[in-house]
Amino acid sequence: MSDIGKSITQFIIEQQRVHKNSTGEMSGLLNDIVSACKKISHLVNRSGIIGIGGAAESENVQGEVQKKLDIITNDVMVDHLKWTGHLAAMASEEIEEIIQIPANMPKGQYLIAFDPLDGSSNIDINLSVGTIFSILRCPEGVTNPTVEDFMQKGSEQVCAGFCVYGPTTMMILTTGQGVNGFTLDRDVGEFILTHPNMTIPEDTAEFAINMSNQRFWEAPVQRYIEECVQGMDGSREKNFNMRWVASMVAEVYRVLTRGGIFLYPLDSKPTTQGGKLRLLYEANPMSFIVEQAGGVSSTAYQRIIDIKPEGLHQRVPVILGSKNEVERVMRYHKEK
Ligand code: P6P
Repeated sequence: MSDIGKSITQFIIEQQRVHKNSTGEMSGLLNDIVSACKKISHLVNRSGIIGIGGAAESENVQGEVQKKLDIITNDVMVDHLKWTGHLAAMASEEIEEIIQIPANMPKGQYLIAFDPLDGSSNIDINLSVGTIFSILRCPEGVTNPTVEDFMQKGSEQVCAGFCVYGPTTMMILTTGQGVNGFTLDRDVGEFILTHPNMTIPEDTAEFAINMSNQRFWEAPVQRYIEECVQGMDGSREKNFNMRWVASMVAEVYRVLTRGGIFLYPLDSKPTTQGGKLRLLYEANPMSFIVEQAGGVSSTAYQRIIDIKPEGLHQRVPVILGSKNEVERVMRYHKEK
């Protein structure tokens, strides 16, 4: 009997049983994240009606002008997770330092890093945005985590997921046993399994990159994109399509559903030295998901989840998606 239609709550509990010595902590944490994402979906959908769209009068640690919803959704995540007793600390794109669990609340064995509303520049133009999260184990015996305890390779993640707030609200989840997609049924307020065992086709004819940065790219990326644009008339002898939504959750979801290659490569712009996307709460969780779906995720020089982080908001270049295309880009960099 197909699992399609199973609630995410049932799915999480049944996955817990797969892990023999599981304590139920992960299940509890995931259900709290699900609750937070349902609340964020509600706020995103009603932002224009209740007047929480538009910019706030503040900047985040990245020096980016914050949207009101960046701050509100960050508070939703913190308020839903701080009291649960499953976390030892949190890290957020919107907050410079790690977020400690209040002294009067119990701590748990996990650490979470999240981007509460990725792609928020799309809010005011009604395009998809999302919440991305990455769950790590808190190192044994650490009761007061520091930034150092978050400096774990992406390969150490025990769970990663994202919620995309688009025409439908979808939760994409992996705990290392493949990737599953759940659609929010607003009538009952529950995420329902609609996309079991998502896999990325090894080949694709669709690339996603911000072409306005072309003059700043390194030669191998220039070469790869030029060949895609030349299509049948070029060395690939194949036509390509292009997409760029400027919302990583939307791009990665598309890659999971029909393949594709997403590139935010190194470029020589001062503002994106080292890359644009953040390692801990964008590149790592998305890379874990992409690899679990049979794709590849690389900086072009190394596997992203092999990187030893050096900072909470460290940026990295990201090239992810269909295996054969990402490996071609990596080959071009090797040949350079
Ligand atoms: P650009 C959104 O701000 C984000 O972090 C990703 O979600 C997205 O892929 C990228 O930046 C968009 O960058 O340069 O096109 O605005």
